[in-house]
Amino acid sequence: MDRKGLPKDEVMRLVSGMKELDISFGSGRIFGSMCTSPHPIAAEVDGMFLESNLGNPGLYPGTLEMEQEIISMLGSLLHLDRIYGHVLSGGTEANITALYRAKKITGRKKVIFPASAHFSVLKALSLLDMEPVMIPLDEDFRMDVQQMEDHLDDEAALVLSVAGTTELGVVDPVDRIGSITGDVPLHVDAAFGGFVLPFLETLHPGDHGIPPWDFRVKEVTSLSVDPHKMGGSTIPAGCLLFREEAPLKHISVSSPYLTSTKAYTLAGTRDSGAVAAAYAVMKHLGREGYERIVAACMDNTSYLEKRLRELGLEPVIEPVMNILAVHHPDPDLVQERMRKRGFFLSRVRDPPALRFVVMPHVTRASIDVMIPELEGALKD
Ligand code: 0PR
Repeated sequence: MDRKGLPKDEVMRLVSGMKELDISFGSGRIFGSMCTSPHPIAAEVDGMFLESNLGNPGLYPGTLEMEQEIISMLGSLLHLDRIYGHVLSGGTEANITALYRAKKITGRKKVIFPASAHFSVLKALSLLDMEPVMIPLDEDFRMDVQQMEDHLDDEAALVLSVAGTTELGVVDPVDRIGSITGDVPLHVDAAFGGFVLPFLETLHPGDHGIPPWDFRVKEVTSLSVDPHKMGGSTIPAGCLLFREEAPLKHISVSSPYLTSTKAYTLAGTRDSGAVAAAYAVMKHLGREGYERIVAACMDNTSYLEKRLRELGLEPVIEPVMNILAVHHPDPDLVQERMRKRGFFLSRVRDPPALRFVVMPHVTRASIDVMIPELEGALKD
């Protein structure tokens, strides 16, 4: 650090220069991200809570009330009247916390999860020294229930399933999984799907083809859902929800010098602007607002699928959500060529495929700009 500070306008020039290096969602060039521009109300509200710290909640009863209100709004969305939980930093912290709690409660180490689980599960396993039992996928890229059953025994600490996989957006058969887990806790990672699936279900009642995946499945003990993905909130905000009261008491430690004498979450000092932002955007949009957003994303997903088929690119599956993957033998190469052209796609490992996440910032206009570039990149 320099001895003498710089004048504000000079610092602002430096910061603006750095900001220009970053790609914004508004550029229409990001097709592989699970985040998006926060809703304007979320952006505005976030800045009002720069001082709040839910790590010391006694000082911030208003922020704490918003956290509890978020949890209860999600309870009504995900079919659980009496719900408990916390707003954390995102899906990774939620998965780590869910595994940590399961290890403490059961005294066991074995975690059963599908090959499609997000890599944060591997982080959690390594951190907690737990034992991975990775279950292969069935022909629809969902956890193979028969193979899961073969591995389920009284050594298992947790079964983790996914409602909206990162790569393909598919939903594990959580109801069938729940019918065999018995006393083993069942966690559903709906970090992405949690703000999509409920609205697909109401948009297409009766014919959405999505099996029950939330707290309607009575064996589901915990579920994570991230406002900072399809929730339209600011980063970082991920919710970990539980059926059981005081769910994190098992992993709590005493914090005698704070306003609350027990600390429950992994993080100490906690971002609170994003909590206020999530509260604001959920109140403001309501179910109807999210339905409109999800309907537009699905419409754009169909449009993108049509345009990609015109280039000879075939979908890996008929998209369930606003994630679309198309077969390609060398997705890394195409991804790199597109990056050089200033466009950002993602890829799927198995089967090799190009992956597009049709977030609210992806529009028909941005698809129309991207497609000729992709056509070029396929031939480069
Ligand atoms: N669970 C699932 C199903 C996820 O898809 C993700 C993240 C997580 C957990 C972890 O969530 P956090 O990253 O919030 O801790 N999936 C995205 C991914 O890893 C996250 C992401 C977001 C990636 C924005 C890129 C990006 O630009 O692909």
